[in-house]
Amino acid sequence: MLVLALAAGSSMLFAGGKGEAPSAAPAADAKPIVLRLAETHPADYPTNMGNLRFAELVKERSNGRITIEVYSGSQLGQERAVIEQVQFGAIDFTRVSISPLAAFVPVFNALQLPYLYRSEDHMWKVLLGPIGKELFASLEPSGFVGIGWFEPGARNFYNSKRPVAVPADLAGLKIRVQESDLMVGMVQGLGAVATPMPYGEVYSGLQTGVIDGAENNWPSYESTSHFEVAKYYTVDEHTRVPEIIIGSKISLSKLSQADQDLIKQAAIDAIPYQRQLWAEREKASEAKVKAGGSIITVVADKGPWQAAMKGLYDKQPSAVQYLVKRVSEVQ
Ligand code: GTR
Repeated sequence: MLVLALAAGSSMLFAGGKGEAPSAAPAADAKPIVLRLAETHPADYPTNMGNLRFAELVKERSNGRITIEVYSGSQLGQERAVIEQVQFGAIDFTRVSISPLAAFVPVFNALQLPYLYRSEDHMWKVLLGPIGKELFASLEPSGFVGIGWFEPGARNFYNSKRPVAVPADLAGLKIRVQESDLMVGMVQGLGAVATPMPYGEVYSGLQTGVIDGAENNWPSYESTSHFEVAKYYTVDEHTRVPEIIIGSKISLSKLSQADQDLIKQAAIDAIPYQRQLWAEREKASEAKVKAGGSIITVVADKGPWQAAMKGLYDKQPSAVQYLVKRVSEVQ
């Protein structure tokens, strides 16, 4: 008995490398694990290509044991509804914008305020540094696990009515925003009328005139064909709203620590590929909408836009203001 117990103990030690986290390498009889990831964008969109790379790395590094099935094109629902399902474990992962996520974990507003980042590079330093890690940790009490970040590009206003060069040109326009109080506040601060609405309803909203405009990056403006029904696009670059992959705490807690670590590392390692595709797609989308007849107004002086957002910063709770200050200090 004792010999058997010792033998079992030593083989566990061996498998677990020092007997801490069990190894991610599969035992011959390890059970296959199948997990689902929800994505709103179409299959060939850069964030989804990033999801696929993530899934591929997970599969490779687990020697085929862990499969992440990627459901693109909103097959599993619109972002807010999907986040709810991740929260109660019905969907294992989703790649979403942090805008709707901040409705569940409000401190995320600190990463999506207008004109927060000096550049794309500044944003990445924040996301991959201590602040990004703290924000991941802040997800856990709400039932989420932070897995990885993707490049979101800068968002710009567009509408079907007229060219917009200064905030006053937006006055009275009905602008769709993501399902986020912060984005409602932002559009109101600019003097327009904010209409929160799921992404999948924006095209028909523009077409039927329920809304006059919306705001998004070049690839989304192009891939949704919004440019066909709202041709005035203003490059004001008001926000960079990080894209995030979150997991369900309920689902992930059923996995070993080693598998959880393997999954997180795979998501981080998929970032360069997604960023590369993003840079290419931004250019291609810009060219496509221009060829399609979009009328582009480039904002030369962002001063008036930034000034109009000041009130939004002042309204933030102290936890958000504290993080905003720290973000500004990241070099
Ligand atoms: C896109 C983002 C999507 C979605 C969409 C929206 O830029 O990648 O996840 O949030 O914006 O405006 O709803």
